[in-house]
Amino acid sequence: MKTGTVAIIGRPNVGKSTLLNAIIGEKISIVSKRPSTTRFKIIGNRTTDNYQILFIDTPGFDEPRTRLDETLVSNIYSAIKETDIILFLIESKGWINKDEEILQSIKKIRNKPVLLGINKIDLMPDYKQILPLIDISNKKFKFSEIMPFSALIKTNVSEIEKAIIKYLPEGEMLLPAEDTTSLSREYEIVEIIREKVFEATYQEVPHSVAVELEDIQKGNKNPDMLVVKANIIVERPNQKKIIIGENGEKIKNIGIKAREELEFFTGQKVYLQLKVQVIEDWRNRPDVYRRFGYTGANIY
Ligand SMILES: Nc1nc2c(ncn2[C@@H]2O[C@H](COP(=O)(O)OP(=O)(O)OP(=O)(O)O)[C@@H](O)[C@H]2O)c(=O)[nH]1
Ligand SMILES: [Mg+2]
Repeated sequence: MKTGTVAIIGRPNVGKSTLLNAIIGEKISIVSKRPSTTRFKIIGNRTTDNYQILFIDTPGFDEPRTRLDETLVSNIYSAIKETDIILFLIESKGWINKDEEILQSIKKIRNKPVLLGINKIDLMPDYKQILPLIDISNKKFKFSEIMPFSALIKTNVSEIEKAIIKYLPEGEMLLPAEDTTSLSREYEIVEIIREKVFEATYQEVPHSVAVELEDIQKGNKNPDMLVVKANIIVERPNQKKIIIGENGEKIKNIGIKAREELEFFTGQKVYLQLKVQVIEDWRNRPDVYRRFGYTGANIY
């Protein structure tokens, strides 16, 4: 059978995680309108009778500002090195500087097919504009394939899969078909909460946030219920204030949204208890963020 690994790379916010979820058919990687959402190297397993593709979602490629960013960027490089195929995404609005910078790194890759995906075609006022964009892209690099698509409304997503299959090597299955994702349930829970914080805050706050699971237990009175206790970690007291909001309104709303999704995800009733904790400058403290799982090693 054909089997292989594909790294999905691209600048923050181009829709890498949305595409991964669309291909796998369930939400395995969190998505938000804020840039730099993804921190884990999440593997999505797409297996059919004839092929197995393991997709690796990567953090958006950006200029590192903290130690955490450096860790994330090195995770992207290792994903590029480890995989058989590179799927590089840009947006249908066209090439911007950040895309060009990533292309410079791509040019150093040897002997690997690089496929270009042009995402968010649903936002194009005139789809004919795609032809000049494909032309421009062809001139920049010898991409194995160029595929316009929309991850959000799932246009041409199956074309991406078909294109990838052409370049997959022959081999044994790498993972059991039923293991759709590499993230453990604990990390999925943490990520769902983090996504809700991302969506509810803006500017520097989302990037200063980590979520740590403190405890997860069956309910005392109701064993069908899950009691989840989690800490929202921020870097400064003013960020704590922002997340709590006036009269606790903001954290309450984050909690409601997170609980709803956790109930959907676990299929159980959930009691969610959130606390906000300040850990100064945690993004520059590997000993701290290792605790949150942002090291890469523990997510395979
Ligand atoms: N209109 C439109 N929006 C999209 C499409 N794909 C993704 N988005 C939106 O773009 C935003 C970013 O999507 P993500 O999937 O989180 O992007 P990402 O590349 O994983 O971002 P990082 O993890 O921050 O690097 C979200 O608001 C998505 O809903 C698309 O095809 N069309
Ligand atoms: Mg992402």
